[in-house]
Amino acid sequence: MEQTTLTVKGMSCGHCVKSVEDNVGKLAGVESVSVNLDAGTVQVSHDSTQADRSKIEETIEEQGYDVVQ
Ligand SMILES: [Cu+2]
Repeated sequence: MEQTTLTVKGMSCGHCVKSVEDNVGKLAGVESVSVNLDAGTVQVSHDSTQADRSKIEETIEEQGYDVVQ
């Protein structure tokens, strides 16, 4: 498992947390996902052969948030 921390802009409430956690969490290869709203970060534990960083970023962006590069 790989640990990736992404900085994400636009998350502002519990709904945002839930939509990021639910959608990233259901990707094949993602073991766990944890949003820190105050810090604006998303921590993901994942198998990068199934869910690589760009797949996770794409999923977050599909929910309407911006991943800071
Ligand atoms: Cu929200």
